[in-house]
Amino acid sequence: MSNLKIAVVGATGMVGRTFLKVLEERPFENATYTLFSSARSAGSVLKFMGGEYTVQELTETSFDEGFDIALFSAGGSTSEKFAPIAASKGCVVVDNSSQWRMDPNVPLVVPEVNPEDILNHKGIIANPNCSTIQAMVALSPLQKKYGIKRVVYSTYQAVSGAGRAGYEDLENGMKGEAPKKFPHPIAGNVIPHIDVFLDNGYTKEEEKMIKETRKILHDDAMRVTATTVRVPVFNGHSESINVELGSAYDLKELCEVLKNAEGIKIVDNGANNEYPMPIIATGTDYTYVGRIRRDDSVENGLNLWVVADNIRKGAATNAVQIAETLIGYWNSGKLAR
Ligand code: 3JN
Repeated sequence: MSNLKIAVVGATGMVGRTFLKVLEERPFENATYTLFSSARSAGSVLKFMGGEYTVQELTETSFDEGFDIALFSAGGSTSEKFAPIAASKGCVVVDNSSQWRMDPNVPLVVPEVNPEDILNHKGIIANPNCSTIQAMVALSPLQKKYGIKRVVYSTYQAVSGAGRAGYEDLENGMKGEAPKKFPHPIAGNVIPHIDVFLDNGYTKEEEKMIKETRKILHDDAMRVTATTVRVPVFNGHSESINVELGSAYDLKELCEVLKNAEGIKIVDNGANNEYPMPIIATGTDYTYVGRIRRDDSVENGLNLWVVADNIRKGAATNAVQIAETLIGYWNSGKLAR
């Protein structure tokens, strides 16, 4: 394939810098890169691919020079304005914000789960919310084998999910300083509030998990509920997932299904104190699954504990995997570039 031109939008942010790290680890063939940010961070120099890159200010003409793929992580309003501009110039945007996720014209993709949805893209492909991504990696193999009737999520989300300011609130809070990002101290605390509250008493983060799950698993009727909670962990989201499967299952066989699924590592030996934890997941691209056990309070019930690095698999790595899958479709002729 001829030279690929890649734009990274929001390159100086937490996810943006992780985009760069992941791209260094798994580079595209024959690619050149341009890094963009808002005017505020433009001019910063970032070390990348063994060289130094000056970050350019993102403007309405940035995409005129012809990019193939743009990885966006610059917030919803930047995506709202600039993703359609990029797409109109023939660039495929992989967008990490929630701006386009529920748009029926935008595929919402976890490459281990629904890669073929990329085939229907119209210039924008959305990266799901971090909490949704790791849940999908764990639930999709179970849906394929047994069906899923109902899901109850309870999350334990790291402060890095709220960006650098969230990270600093925990760091500074441990020294006794007042929070700037969160509405309460996060050090020594647990806050059942992520994103804004909606009229129905849910938070937007909870609504994202519910709606994105149904879209990615292609089941509008799936019953899903969620409680999303911020905990004083620097990085790595944990989730308790209670599932009502659609058919009877053998627990040993179900563990094999999960073990053989793409992207999953099973850590499940309570007698040896082995279970998924943020300190195991952080810095990796796996979704860790453990505490796998029957929920006898309902028919075909199951409990799982699922942990992943929210900035890598929950954001940057998943977006890069989407781009890799897209390039694969171009190279095989399944999609016209
Ligand atoms: O708080 C977390 O752990 C995840 C936060 C994700 C987030 C933060 C600000 C804006 C999102 C997201 O990915 O849904 C957005 C957004 O794009 O709406």
